[in-house]
Amino acid sequence: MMSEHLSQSELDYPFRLLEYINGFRVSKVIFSASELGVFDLLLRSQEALSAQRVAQELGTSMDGMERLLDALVGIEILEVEVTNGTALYSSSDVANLYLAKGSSKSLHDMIIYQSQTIYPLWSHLGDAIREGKSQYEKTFGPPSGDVFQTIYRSEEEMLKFMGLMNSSWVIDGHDVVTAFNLSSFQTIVDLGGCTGALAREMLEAYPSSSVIVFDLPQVVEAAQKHFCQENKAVKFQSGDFFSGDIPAADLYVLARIIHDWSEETCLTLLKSIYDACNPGGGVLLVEAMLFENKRGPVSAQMFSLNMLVQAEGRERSPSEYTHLLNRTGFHNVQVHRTGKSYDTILALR
Ligand code: SAM
Ligand code: ASE
Repeated sequence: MMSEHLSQSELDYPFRLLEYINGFRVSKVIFSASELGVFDLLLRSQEALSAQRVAQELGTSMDGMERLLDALVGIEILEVEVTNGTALYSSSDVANLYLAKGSSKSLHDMIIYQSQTIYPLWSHLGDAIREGKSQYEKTFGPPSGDVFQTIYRSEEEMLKFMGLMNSSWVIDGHDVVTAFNLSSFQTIVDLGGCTGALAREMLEAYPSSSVIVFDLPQVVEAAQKHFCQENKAVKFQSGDFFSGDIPAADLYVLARIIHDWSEETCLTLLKSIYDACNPGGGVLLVEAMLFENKRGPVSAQMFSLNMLVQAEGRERSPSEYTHLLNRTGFHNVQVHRTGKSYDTILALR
């Protein structure tokens, strides 16, 4: 099976296969460098630093840091220059923009959550596939209840998860909100809108619409406290979208909501949205969409495995979303692939 997809040169020597097998080490190199503060230090220092200086500043072994820095040069995240026989390391533009903590496009929070929650959960991927269920209990101890009580098992975990959610829209938010022209929708409710990051993008693209983030009370409280410095225009409303609290609106945004849940739960949720929706309104799903035949994109396939390991849901194909929407009364389903991580589907009531 595999050999059909691999070229002749891969048979001569399995370059790509070896790279895949080594993938977890590459992830861990980036995770560890982020956690140790390497990218922040290099951004702050404004000049290239020796391994010894970096080790000193960050309180690590010199030998370990030198190998880490060289590996980061190897994967082209750092740059190195030798001056008077000393190797001096500095960040690439990509590292400064996406890996340093304070940067406007920082993925630091995404990396922290991947490293500290997703990576341990994925060490039980084999069991997840054997058992067909989430690996929270094996990884972190008894679950606290339903999917989100478990994901939010402590205030600290909830804030880390919110950081992960927030950081996606720094890179994908604009494409997602402009994939369709949504300017005709007056009142937009982002159901399960978390920190409000996507809602902010909505408001920027459609300044004459009013945008409300709807989420669980503890999430709304944390969003307003920790994620909303210049976010005043986005309004927040707390509630539970499974208990009939859904406010009336012209457009409901459901970003990474459907993929959390089973078919049955999705149908229940979409039905209550249909009932709450104003006439002429609609729903915008934002998900990493599988190809119709589910043979890709690889990133969506990986996310789908992640939903098995961490939640109850899965990633779906365009026809699976269309089917869910049609069964709950929505029509005129339009699918837009962005070619990046997240795609969108618009349907009308
Ligand atoms: N839409 C956000 C995004 O894409 O960045 C967050 C997606 S996150 C995977 C799912 C969100 O649904 C979380 O913010 C969670 O708190 C919220 N949520 C889960 N169960 C909920 C419920 N019963 N009522 C309201 N919100 C809920
Ligand atoms: C969810 C989205 C995610 C629930 C749990 C999650 C993500 C990670 N864990 O709705 C984001 C996208 N997936 C990955 C693997 O980063």
